[in-house]
Amino acid sequence: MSDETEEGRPGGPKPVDHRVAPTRVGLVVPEVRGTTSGHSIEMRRQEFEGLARAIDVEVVFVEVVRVREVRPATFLGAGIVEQLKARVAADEIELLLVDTALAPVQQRNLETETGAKVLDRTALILEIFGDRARTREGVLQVELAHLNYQRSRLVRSWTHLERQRGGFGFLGGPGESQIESDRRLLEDRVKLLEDRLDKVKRTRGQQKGNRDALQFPIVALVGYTNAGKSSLFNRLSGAGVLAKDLLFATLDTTVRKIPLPHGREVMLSDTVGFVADLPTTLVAAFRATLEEVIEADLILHVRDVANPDTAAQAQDVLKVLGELGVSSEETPIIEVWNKLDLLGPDPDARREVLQHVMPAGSVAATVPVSAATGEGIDALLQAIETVLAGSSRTFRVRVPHANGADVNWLYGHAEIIGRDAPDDEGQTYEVRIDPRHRASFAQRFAGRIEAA
Ligand SMILES: Nc1nc2c(ncn2[C@@H]2O[C@H](COP(=O)(O)OP(=O)(O)OP(=O)(O)O)[C@@H](O)[C@H]2O)c(=O)[nH]1
Ligand SMILES: [Mg+2]
Repeated sequence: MSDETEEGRPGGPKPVDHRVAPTRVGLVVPEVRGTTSGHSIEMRRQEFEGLARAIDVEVVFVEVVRVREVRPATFLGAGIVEQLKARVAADEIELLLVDTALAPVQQRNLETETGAKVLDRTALILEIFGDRARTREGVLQVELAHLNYQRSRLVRSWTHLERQRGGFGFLGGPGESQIESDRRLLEDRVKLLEDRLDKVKRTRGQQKGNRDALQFPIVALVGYTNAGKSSLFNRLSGAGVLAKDLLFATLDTTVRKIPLPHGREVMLSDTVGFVADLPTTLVAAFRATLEEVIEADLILHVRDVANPDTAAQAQDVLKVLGELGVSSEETPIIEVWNKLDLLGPDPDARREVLQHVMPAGSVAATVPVSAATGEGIDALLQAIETVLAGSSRTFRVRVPHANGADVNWLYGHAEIIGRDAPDDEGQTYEVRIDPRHRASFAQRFAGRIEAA
């Protein structure tokens, strides 16, 4: 956990109470007829188990249940609810995790009818993020997402607030009257968090100002959780970011400078992974962390091509990128087809699998790699260089002699490719401009620019 600190967690590290055994949990994965997420039910089941494993609970059973028609009161059919009730009693289940988005009333009814606490997929993901957040910004963002979720639901599980008072996440949740009396506190807290996040963002903005001046394009790794972003980041940068077979191993953004084959340097960023049905409140709250992605010159979309669900996962990633306002029209995307080694050593067998993998959306290139063995990494660096070079354009711009500030700006923000011999009034420069400086370039040199 090289880059994580306890800094900023209000009240210090999370209290651990060894008197309490891990919560006994049942997982319920509804297979709803007529809905096509593109994910196979088996992969969904595995993923949900992975998500549950990401918090400290004891998974007692995992059950895929058929839902022929969604029942408004409980989401699940009456027969299934009956079975779950029996199972809860027999296995002493304390918590049911249901892999769908439940309406507040469905959640409450399920709790009443089964006798266990019930959390849906959104709440589980928020819970994981709450557990993992370490940096000041991460903690603030998760809490804000959590409060906004709670505020819209009025349910009895405000884990995060409760945890800060020394409670135990969803198991130590307060009663309804407590919630009512805490309403004011909640509103105040949301405001306070927004203020604090604003401050953190402003500080980051200042740091970014420095970075911009340094003139390095940003290359951002994005991808489904567990696709291998951090492994690839470590492979490319020699950093020691935590890479683990754990969903949402990474929550914060780490940025490192790496050289490309011909000496040009870029800022490479590793950040939180995406997942199907990532709560929008969470995406919104994590905008600051995802800033590198939003402002990237180039996106590396890392895909686990050995995963049978790789196509559906890639679509989920594109969806979140869309929510962040990132599109391949403005930001070139290279698809990195990772975990090549898992397809076996035989080139024919690999080709056989890879020919069924389709790029998601329009991409500048696809590069098969293995972050584990290093295979394909050179080709990836080469592709990064090529795509970046292609996305910066060259211009000729006229600068009067007297205008030293403009010349300084060019040296600070552009790559000077050539200069004409100066004449009496000034000099013409040929410059290469990265996409993200194009707007300020156009404004500053309006009327004096010609395409080269
Ligand atoms: N066999 C194989 N395993 C890999 C490869 N790349 C990553 N892994 C494994 O996949 C798991 C997830 O890797 P990470 O790098 O943590 O994935 P991530 O995308 O950063 O995941 P999150 O931070 O949780 O979103 C780890 O167990 C890695 O060892 C690869 O090329 N081949
Ligand atoms: Mg990671």
